[in-house]
Amino acid sequence: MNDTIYAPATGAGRAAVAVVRVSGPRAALAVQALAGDPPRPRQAALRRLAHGEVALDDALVLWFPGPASYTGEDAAEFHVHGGRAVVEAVLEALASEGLRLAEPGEFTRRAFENGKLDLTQAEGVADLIDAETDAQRRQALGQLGGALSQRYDAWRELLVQALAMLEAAVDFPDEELPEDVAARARPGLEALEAQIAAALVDASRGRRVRDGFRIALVGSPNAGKSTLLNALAERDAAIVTSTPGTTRDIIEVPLTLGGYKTLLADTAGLRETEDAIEAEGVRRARAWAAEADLRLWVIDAAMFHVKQNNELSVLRSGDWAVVNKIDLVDAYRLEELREILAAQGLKVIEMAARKPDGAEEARAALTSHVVEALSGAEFPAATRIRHAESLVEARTYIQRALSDVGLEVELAAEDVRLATRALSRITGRIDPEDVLDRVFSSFCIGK
Ligand SMILES: Nc1nc2c(ncn2[C@@H]2O[C@H](COP(=O)(O)OP(=O)(O)OP(=O)(O)O)[C@@H](O)[C@H]2O)c(=O)[nH]1
Ligand SMILES: [Mg+2]
Repeated sequence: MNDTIYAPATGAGRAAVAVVRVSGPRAALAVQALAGDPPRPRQAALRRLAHGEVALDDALVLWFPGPASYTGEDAAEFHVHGGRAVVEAVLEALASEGLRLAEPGEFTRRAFENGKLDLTQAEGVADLIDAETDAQRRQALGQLGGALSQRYDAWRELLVQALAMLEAAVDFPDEELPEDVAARARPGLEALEAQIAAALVDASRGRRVRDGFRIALVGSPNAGKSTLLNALAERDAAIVTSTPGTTRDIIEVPLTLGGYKTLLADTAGLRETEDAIEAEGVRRARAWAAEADLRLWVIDAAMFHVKQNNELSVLRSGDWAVVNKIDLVDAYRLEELREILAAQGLKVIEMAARKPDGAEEARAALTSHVVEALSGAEFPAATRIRHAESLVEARTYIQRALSDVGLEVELAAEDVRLATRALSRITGRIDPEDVLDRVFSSFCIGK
């Protein structure tokens, strides 16, 4: 049997109210020891908390008899005054009643083990607690509400149906089955394969909502990358000097654009150099840029030379050229630059990053870009690499099953079984028993 755990559910430090949670078979005894008989289920009661002769606090006490509780076990909450000494005293009292301090995530883990949540919902809880932007909040709430679970369960159902037909063809080859019974599995598998392919495209969006859309500032030394970063961040995050090669380390600044989390990175100016430190900076700049979702190639309008085109090697189609320091050049020169850069297939933005509001156009353009790239991903998208890996695996098995259906029904059935297992892993539900149940209950073979 599980032991009974306790933990503060609210953050450390001074606050109006703090919540201490208890879950497990001894929860009722713990309430009894501190607050007398448990109150009516799920109704707050004001009680004097005391331990032995010592008064601890006046608190609201809530009693959640299992299984109708978050964890599925008997559980209780003490809403105490949020002073450090109060919380400490309550925790000490619970420890001396033989309860154990919970491990991180242990309440939710118990909820999962008791079937209150599946794995994706448990991940939704974690993401909701970590959410910093509106988009992250919406995505996590959808996941907690079972948006992903429903989708994966529906897919699993399709696989089980296909499997039922394949198994019938295998188990009863000599019976009077319609001849095309195995082939009937094909349309469902094809439809599912297409849906998983679409979800994988969606998966990268879901991950970017959760982890942040990554934007790299790259370009020659002295082009004004750090100036642009500071302007967008609205603080002096990076050192700006007129000496080329100022920035060496990657400077990452989180920025919320249009309700989405983004990560903006200032990087070392790209050039050949003998300086070992700067060379390492350039290596890191290239590596970060390669992983980024968007690269802004910052160019000094006065200094740009066509031979800088070797910097193009870090860029990809869809990246942007930011022509900076337009205050230093005339209209003729600007037009010339525009033509050169547009011919490279880059979106061109012009600015004087050092001027007040000089980066506002870039901010607006970035905001609409990020919103367009990520919107629609909140519901429901695979949000973790774990999900994407299992989806890729399931898809591979389905493709293999499809190519085997006409030839080796037994092999196709095995592949569908493996695909089911891959999908079940996402929600943490692996029970091949119910596949068998389906096979025999749903498929009438006239016996
Ligand atoms: N005239 C003018 N000068 C600018 C502008 N933006 C930046 N500068 C100046 O250009 C110089 C270099 O700016 P930085 O932002 O440090 O350039 P960087 O690209 O980060 O340079 P490295 O870190 O060496 O790669 C500084 O003296 C800035 O003040 C601009 O819009 N107009
Ligand atoms: Mg710099």
